[in-house]
Amino acid sequence: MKYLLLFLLPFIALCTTAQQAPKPYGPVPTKAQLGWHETEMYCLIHWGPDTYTDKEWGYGDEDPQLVNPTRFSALQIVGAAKAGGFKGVIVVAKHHDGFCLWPTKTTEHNISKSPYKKGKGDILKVYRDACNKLGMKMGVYCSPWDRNSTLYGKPEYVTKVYREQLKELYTNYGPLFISWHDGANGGDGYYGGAREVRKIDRSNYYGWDETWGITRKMQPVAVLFGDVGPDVRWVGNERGIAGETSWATYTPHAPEPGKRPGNGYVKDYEGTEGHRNGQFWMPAECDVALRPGWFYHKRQNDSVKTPDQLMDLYFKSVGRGADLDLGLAPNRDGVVSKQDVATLETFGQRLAETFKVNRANGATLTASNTRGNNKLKFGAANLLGNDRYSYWATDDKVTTANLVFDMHKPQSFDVIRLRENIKLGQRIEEIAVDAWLKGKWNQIAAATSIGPNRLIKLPEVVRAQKVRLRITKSPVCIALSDFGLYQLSR
Ligand code: FUL
Repeated sequence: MKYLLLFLLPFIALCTTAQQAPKPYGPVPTKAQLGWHETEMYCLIHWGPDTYTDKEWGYGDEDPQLVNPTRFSALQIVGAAKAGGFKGVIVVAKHHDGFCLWPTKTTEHNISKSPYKKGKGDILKVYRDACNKLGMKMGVYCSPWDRNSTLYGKPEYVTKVYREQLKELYTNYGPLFISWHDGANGGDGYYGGAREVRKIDRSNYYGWDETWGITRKMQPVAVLFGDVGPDVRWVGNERGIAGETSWATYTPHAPEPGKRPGNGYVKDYEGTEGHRNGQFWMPAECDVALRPGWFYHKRQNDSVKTPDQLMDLYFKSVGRGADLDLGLAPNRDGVVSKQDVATLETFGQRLAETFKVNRANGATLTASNTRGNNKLKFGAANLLGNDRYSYWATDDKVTTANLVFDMHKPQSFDVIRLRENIKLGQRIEEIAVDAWLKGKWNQIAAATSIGPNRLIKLPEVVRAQKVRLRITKSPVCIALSDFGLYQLSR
């Protein structure tokens, strides 16, 4: 037996080499980034003094007594996000006006000075409890720009106020899936009564390397969002739309040659498409508000986005490999208004309905090439299915391939979903899809930059028994983890 094994060993080794996983291509996501990709959709919740003053950017001199919700309910707010199919919320813990929604030690300008729970309230804690209860992820946005702080503009603001605030948030309200760092920085404000304009050097003032080091240490599973990343980049617009071609890789460039890019100091517009072969894995986040403004304004009660608009945004963000960050604006009572809840619910239902049944499930697959001659099967445990990281691959030298799905009977669909196993990087550059109609292959779709998720919405419903995926351009061998055919719920 021992000898037989010795004799067989070289053959076993050969087989394993032939089936070795493809080498990763370019930068690959970290564990935190993988978790962020899987999250796909979350909400950004703006509520604070601006809700009561009807402003978008508070000056910093707002009286905390204004913040007086009659029935604040994080459960209702986070529940509305969950009904919309969102998997997490980012709480704006402090906006540019400097008012902290938690009882911080760093400034008097905080919730304890408001009538809410007679000064004993902690909005962040209430969100934490609601997220735990509803199984939702939580993140924080603590604005670096602080129009209330006397110290803003001086180094002490960063070392004694801003970083301490982050530490408090990271210590008391984790685990956090994201730390959101906004790019609006410096300008006029109250600044402890000075009422003046304060400008800062956006590249250097916040000492980002050190500041982000705090996040890395205290919340290792959180991704850092900023215009310049470092984990998730801004898409470059607040309309919630990623480029038709959108790469998860990116190299941030400063607008001025020779300058080191700092947060809020990059060519924002390059974030829309990212860069093929960019230096970092730095996918885009698409932020957009459900209403025209980020904060609640009564006059906007009739301009809440419709479920149709949200579906469209979903295809243009999540469908292009980005995450969707939808702004919710709870009202003065401290809840999300009924119009907003209604639109979220319908959107959530339609989304769930659309992706409930993959019409390609159970299809027989034929591939022009399969790595190591592996058997190709459909289903979660096999090469293609709902698992984002189990995948079908081609041999090392094979960079184009055809994959035919025979569904055994005609199926109707108008949405195509493709995903790569991004643990091996973003590989596929171009694909086309054909349907077998009237005795021949007809091209029904084409797309670029597949990556973590690519949705193609067809102009009309196609009914076909056989569908062919053609992977037409990739610099290296292919590693596809998902192919799905769905029908939009209308
Ligand atoms: C921006 C801010 O200036 C807006 O007020 C809002 O918070 C948005 C999400 O980010 O940079």
